[in-house]
Amino acid sequence: MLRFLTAGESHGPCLTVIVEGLPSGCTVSVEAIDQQLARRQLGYGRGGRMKIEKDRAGIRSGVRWGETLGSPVTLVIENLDWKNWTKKMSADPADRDPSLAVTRPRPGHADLAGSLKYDHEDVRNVLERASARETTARVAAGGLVRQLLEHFGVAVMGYCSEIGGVTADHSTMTPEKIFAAAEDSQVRMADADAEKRVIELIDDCRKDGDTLGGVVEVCVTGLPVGLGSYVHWDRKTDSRLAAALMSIQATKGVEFGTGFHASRVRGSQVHDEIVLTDDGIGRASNNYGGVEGGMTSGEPLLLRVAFKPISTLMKPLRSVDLASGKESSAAVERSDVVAIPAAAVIAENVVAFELARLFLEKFGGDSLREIERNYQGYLEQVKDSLP
Ligand code: EPS
Repeated sequence: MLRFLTAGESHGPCLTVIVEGLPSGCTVSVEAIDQQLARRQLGYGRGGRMKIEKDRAGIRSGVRWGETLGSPVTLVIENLDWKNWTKKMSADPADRDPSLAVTRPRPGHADLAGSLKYDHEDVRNVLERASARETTARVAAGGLVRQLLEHFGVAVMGYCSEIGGVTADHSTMTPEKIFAAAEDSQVRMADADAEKRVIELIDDCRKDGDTLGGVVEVCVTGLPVGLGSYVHWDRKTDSRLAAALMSIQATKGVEFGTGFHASRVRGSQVHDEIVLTDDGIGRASNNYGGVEGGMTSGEPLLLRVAFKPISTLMKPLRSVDLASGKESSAAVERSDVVAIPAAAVIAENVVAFELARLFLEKFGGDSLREIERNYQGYLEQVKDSLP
C-alpha cells in the first residue's frame, strides 16, 4: 500500500515525509520535486515567510542512483526560518520561557479546540503543527509519486478559478491552455482581467488587515477507466480524493464536475451519454468530472476545492485570552493575505498522491516492470471489450 507520514513544526528545524509503498525501479528526479516546492511558494499576497524560505527536498532513504529501491523514501525539507526560532522552538527544557506563550486563539484556526484538546496553555504548541507550512511535506510527497503517474502518461494540472469572489473566465480554454497560462500568472489564473482585479482586491485587503479565500480547480488527463471501485465506500475514487483534499488546511468544500449544479437540473441534462468514438467507447460530455460509480470513467478528472480566508487577521477579531479568562482580540502572527495560488499547487499534489495510490492498488507490483505488464494487459483487455 502506498502511504505517507509527515512530521515537523512550522518553525522547527525541518519537515520530514516518509513515503512507503513505491515500487522499485522508478526514476526519481529531485529537481522535479523541488519544482513543485518552488511553485507552492509563489503567488501574489503571500507574507514574509516565503521570502525567507527556499524549499528544497533532500532524499535521505529509498533512492539509489536515481531509482527507487522499493524501501521507504524519506524526504527532508529544511526550514531556513529555524535559525530565528532556535530558542522559541527548542526541544531543550533549559530554554523554556512561559512569557512567550500565545494565549489568544485565532477564530478559524486550530488554536482553541487544539489547546483545549491537548491541554496546552501555549497556543503555539498547536499552531506550529496546524500551520499550512505542513503542506510543504505533502507537496514533496506528491512531487515524488507523480513521477510514476507521469511515466504512464498522466498529467495533473492545478490553477485558481476564483479568489475573493473574483472569478476567472476560463470558459473558452482547454485545461492544458489554462494550466500553461496560469503558470505565468501571479495569482495562477489564465484571465488577465480577473488577475488585475484580484491583485487590487489583495492590495485593499492588506490595507484593511483582512484576508481572502478562493476556489482552485484540478484537472487530470491520461487516467485509465476503472481506478477505484464501486464495491465499498472507502474504495471509491471520489470519496478518497475528497477526504484527501478536505485534509488540506482551510478547505471547506470539494466538488466533482458540475458538482452541486447537477442537483438542480434534470437527469437528461447532465448524465454523460455513452457513444462510439474512433477509440472505442466514449462520452458525449463530461459533466461528472471523470468519475462515475466511484471509478474513473476514462474522461479527464475535473474537481474544484473551496478554501476559506486565512485565519490570521492583522486587524484581529474577538477572542478570549486563555491566560486571563477575559475577552480580548485574537493573537496576530505573521501571515499571508491570500494563499490560493499556493493552494492550487497543494491540491494538485494531494490529488497526485491519492491517484498514485489508486493506480498502484489497480496495477500494483513490487517493481516498475511488473506494473507496466499489469497496466498494458489491462488496457488490452479494455480495448478488446467490444465485439
Ligand atoms: C506557510 C508558512 C507560514 C504562513 C502560512 C503558510 O509561515 P509563518 O507562519 O512563519 O508566517 O505563511 O501559514 C498560515 C497562513 C497558517 O495559518 O497556517 C507556508 O509555508 O505555506
